[in-house]
Order: sequence, then structure tokens, then C-alpha cells
Amino acid sequence: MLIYRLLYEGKAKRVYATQDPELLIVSYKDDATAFNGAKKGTIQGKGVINNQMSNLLMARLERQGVPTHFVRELGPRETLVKRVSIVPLEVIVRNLSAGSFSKRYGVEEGTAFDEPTLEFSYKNDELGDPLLNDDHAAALKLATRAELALIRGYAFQINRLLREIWADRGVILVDFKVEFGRLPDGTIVLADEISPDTCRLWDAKTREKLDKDRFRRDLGGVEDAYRRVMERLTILCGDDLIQGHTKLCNAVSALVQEVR
Ligand code: ADP
Ligand code: AIR
Ligand code: ASP
Repeated sequence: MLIYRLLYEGKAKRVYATQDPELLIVSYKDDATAFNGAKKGTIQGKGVINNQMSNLLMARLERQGVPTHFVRELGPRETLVKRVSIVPLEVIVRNLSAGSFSKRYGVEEGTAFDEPTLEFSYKNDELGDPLLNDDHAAALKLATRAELALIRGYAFQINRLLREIWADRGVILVDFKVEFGRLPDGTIVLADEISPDTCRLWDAKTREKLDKDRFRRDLGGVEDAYRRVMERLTILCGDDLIQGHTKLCNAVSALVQEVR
């Protein structure tokens, strides 16, 4: 996958075309923005962490039945993905009240909901990503009713799976934002990224914030939080490595027996 040209430079990633029209390369930057780009900065090493974390989590989700754009990690910051036409919706799932929900509805941050709650925002920087409901999304023809139902189902499934992964690592998944896209045949898949830029992740014991809120709110220790939360996740990577190693050993011993 050598030939590429820059198609789009976003706030956190660059997107390159490849010689295959159905595949793209995304490259994760250390640039950080908040409040629709009003606040700008750099989080050293973020691109590498977000790339690797997103890939680990997407690979895991894919194995558990959620179709994703992930194809293959190419480098510390670069990943090959299936090209999709992005559904211009920010799909947000919340387990505990935080951020804009707490502000909008006057609910204390950290209040747990009886069941996860979902909201859509219109992915449109000029309009400031306004909140919208299913009827608005259908009226604006952002997605069909059937697509909205599918996206909603996937979003809750992703929440169940991610919540469990993080709970096993002593981390509370407070909320997150995902994006979906359409493959050329219309199949809806999970796209974009899953990282501390797009999830609120709190230490389960201390409730310390281990995500982009440290940058948004000038809490300090931003790089350290990204590094620590990634370290927690690589324990999960260990499981996968052990599984891979076992498979390899079995294959080698089968081959040795065949040769004998
Ligand atoms: P933004 O556009 O919000 O500044 P990024 O810097 O993360 O965000 O840029 C990545 C862009 O690529 C986003 O607009 C995202 O919707 C889009 N994108 C993510 N995955 C894919 C994909 N598989 N195919 C096409 N576009 C994608
Ligand atoms: N998010 C929303 N827009 C961009 C991003 N990354 C994510 C936040 C948070 C969740 O969506 O990182 O995890 C809800 O954000 P908010 O600000 O609506 O409370
Ligand atoms: N990434 C978005 C922005 O630049 C929103 C956020 O993460 O706060 O404004």
C-alpha cells in the first residue's frame, strides 16, 4: 500500500488515498483541539496511542460481531481502513452523566444512569455539531430510519463490549462518541476512532480522569494519562498475544508431526 496522496487533513488525523479506491490510510497526529477547534494544543505521543488503542479495540469489536472499517495497522501512527462514506452523525452513548449532558440538564457529573442513554449530534463543524433527534436526522436525510435503528443497536452493543473490556482493566467507561459509515454496497460499519480523545475513561478506584478532559479542562498530566490508560489496555493485548502464541505452537507441532 505504497501510493498515496493526502485527501483530507482533519483536527486529529490525516486521511490518504491509496492505489486501491476502496482503501484509505489514516495517520494519527499529536494535535489536539477542543470546543470545536477553539482550543488548540499538542499531546506528545497521542497519535501513536490513539492509533494503537483504536486498532486493538476495533479488532476486538470485529471479532465480537461489530463490523468495522479496520483492515491492518501499517505503522505506529498509520492504519489501513476501508473507505466509507461517513454518516454525518456523532453517536454518543453515556453510562454516567458528564460533560455536555451534565451542563445541559444540570446533573452532577458522575451520576450513574439506570441504563445507557444515546444521543445524536449533527457532524457539522460550521454549525457546532448541534444535538438532533431521529426525526431531524431523517428529515435532513442524514440516514434512513433503518440505518438509524441499526446504528443505535450497534452503538449499544459497542457500549456493552467496551464497558466490559475497560471494567476488567479497572477503568469506568463514562461515555464515548463513535462514527459510522457506508461501504460501497451500503453496509453500515463502525469507522473513525475509539481512543481517549473520543471516550471518557475514569480510574474505577480514584475516579481520576484518564482522557481528553485533562486537556479540555487544563487539568495537567495529559500525556501521562494517555500513556497510563494505554498501559491498562495492553494487558488485554497480552491475552491476544498468548492466544496467538498458542495457535502458532499448535501449528508448528502439527507440521513437525506431518514431516515425521
Ligand atoms: P475531523 O474531521 O473531525 O477534524 P479527524 O481529524 O479525526 O476529524 O479526521 C478524520 C476524518 O476522517 C473524519 O472526518 C472522519 O469522519 C473521517 N473518517 C474516519 N474513518 C473514515 C473512513 N473509514 N472512510 C472515510 N472517512 C473516514
Ligand atoms: N466527543 C464528542 N465530540 C467529540 C468527542 N470526542 C466525545 C467526548 C465524550 C463524549 O463524546 O470525548 O466522550 C460526550 O461528549 P460531551 O462533550 O457531549 O459530553
Ligand atoms: N474534537 C472536538 C473539537 O475539536 C471536540 C472535543 O473533543 O472536545 O472541538
